[in-house]
Amino acid sequence: MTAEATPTTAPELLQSITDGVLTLMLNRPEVLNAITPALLDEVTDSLRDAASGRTVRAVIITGAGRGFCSGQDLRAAAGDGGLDVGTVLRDHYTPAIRAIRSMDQPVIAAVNGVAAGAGFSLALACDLRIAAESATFVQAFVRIGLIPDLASTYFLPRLIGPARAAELTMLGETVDAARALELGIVNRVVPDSELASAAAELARRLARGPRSIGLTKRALEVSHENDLEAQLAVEERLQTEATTTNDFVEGVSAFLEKRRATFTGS
Ligand code: T3D
Repeated sequence: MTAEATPTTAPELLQSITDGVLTLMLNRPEVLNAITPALLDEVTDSLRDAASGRTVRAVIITGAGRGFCSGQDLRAAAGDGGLDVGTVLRDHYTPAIRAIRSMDQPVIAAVNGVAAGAGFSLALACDLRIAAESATFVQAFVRIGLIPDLASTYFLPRLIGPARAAELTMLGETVDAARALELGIVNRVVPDSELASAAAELARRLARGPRSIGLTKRALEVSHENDLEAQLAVEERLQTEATTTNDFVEGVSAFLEKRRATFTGS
């Protein structure tokens, strides 16, 4: 994509690390944090850095202002006559989804407002979703004649079942946070004013957890594709790995010594 995106003030991605939690805030509030290739490249780079280091033990993705993410920046896309969507997806957008799924650290979507189109997909790719009461979710793709991408067609039927996934993607109706909770799209809904603190507390809890959280993510990741025998084999392998961690030694010691375990993520 070569056209100018909707003008915004830099930086478009705000990043901070506190207590082992990396927070990525999409920062194009005037367009409800619509994505561009450059913005998702930054997200991907940041996630890859986190994945390869030991500092970050949990990640929060959220949005600045009243939106979480409104999907592809349609002004930027409309301005590009030579748009090769497949290339944009392959080179700039789907790497972010792969980064979220392949990193051991758990990733939380703190959905502060509307999650539309690829913004909905981005939230679905995360391990956990916590939503503000006023957040909404819309598979907006059909409204503009597109199919769902950034893995909405992968995650949504797995999360809520094929019939409900068909309904949301084919009708493109808006789902409020309460309904999203009923459907299983989000794990928790909290008052708007408490979203940031609730997401931070959840992330800190995960960041204080043992190395086995990352191994659990790996096991869950492959479970949908495996039959029982294959998944039992995955568990045997990953549990063997878990028993070699310092955190396993610490966890058992703490239990026997009747104290709270202090995990280091190693
Ligand atoms: O091209 C490719 O690479 C293919 C990939 C596609 C992936 C996709 O994500 S396709 C789906 C793209 N997203 C959409 O179709 C959603 C478009 N937005 C909306 O339908 C609505 O804005 C919302 C339902 C998200 C929110 O509605 P509302 O009423 O709360 O806000 P609004 O007034 O519509 O939006 C506020 C501003 O944000 C407005 O700008 P303005 O008029 O104040 O200057 C609006 O134009 C802008 N905005 C919202 N979404 C986008 C956007 N600008 C550019 N791109 C957007 N996606």
